[in-house]
Amino acid sequence: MSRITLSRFLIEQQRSANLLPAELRFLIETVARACKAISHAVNKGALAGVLGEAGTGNIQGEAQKKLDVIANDVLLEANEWGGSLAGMASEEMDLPYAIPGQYPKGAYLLLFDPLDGSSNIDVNISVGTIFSVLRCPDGVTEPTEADFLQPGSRQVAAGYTLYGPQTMLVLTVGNGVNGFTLDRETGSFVLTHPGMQVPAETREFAINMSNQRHWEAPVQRYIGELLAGATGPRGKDYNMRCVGAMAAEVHRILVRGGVFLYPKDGAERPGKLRLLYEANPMAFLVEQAGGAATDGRERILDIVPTELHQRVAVCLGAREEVDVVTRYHAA
Ligand code: P6P
Repeated sequence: MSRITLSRFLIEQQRSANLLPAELRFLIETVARACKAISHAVNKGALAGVLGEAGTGNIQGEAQKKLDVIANDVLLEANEWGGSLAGMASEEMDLPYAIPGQYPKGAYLLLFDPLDGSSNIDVNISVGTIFSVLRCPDGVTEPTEADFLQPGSRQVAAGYTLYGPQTMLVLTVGNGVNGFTLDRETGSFVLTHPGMQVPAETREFAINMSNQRHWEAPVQRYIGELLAGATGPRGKDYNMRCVGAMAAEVHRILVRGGVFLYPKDGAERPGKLRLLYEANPMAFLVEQAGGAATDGRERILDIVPTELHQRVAVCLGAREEVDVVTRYHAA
């Protein structure tokens, strides 16, 4: 069977599903090309002197890794000239990025976490790039922060590239989820995981247990039941994973099922993960794959953002498990 590359897949989606205007198709291909460059830098690691701290901090109050800055710059430079975008927003930048005046503006807004889980870099554990695409409000050519504050249900595309043993790009444009593996010999992303689906039932959960003292009662109850195993109320044993990169957690769930939680972890914030460029794109993907994604109480894609770097609690994955957490919050 002939290999279906990302380019061919997108052309066929444009032709058949009419979900993919040429400008959006070009944007997705440009993001994919940028992710190849990021993959190359990540894979070189110490050989290219790209490990360690950059000596700078970001809006999140986090020390930036050299590769955080490199990945952010690669995405900005790849996407600013193509004419698909009116603006960009990044976890690594305080304010939205305005398309420089010498380039044409387009109809879309691109939001991204350029290197999700970057604390894994120096210990050679998977990291990812997460991206989300919104339409720029009609008539807006100089988008402000307010133009990015759209609920996740308005996304027209979302995806991540996971830099693991393989480099894989996983994408939705609103009609299912498809995974592509980077063939380094040809430089193409090749369709290897068509029609990804989250199994309804699971025996695997992911959470950072070190935050247990901060969890609200419904999460304490739910995790306690999983840990009780077959003799507990859930009647089965569970396994646990925690990778420290949301892209890796979500990828595992899309491939073999499970549930991932990053609940409210302290009085001063609703959760750690960022709504616009982590939770929203991952929620879109997980729902498109038949799973569910909430903040414990409401659907993530329904949350109306109030600020660009807003944080949110996350519970996503197997619908059966997410529904239990929602029920316990409502009890
Ligand atoms: P913790 C990475 O910094 C990230 O934003 C997500 O990718 C990841 O799931 C989470 O934070 C890990 O946070 O507190 O468990 O290290």
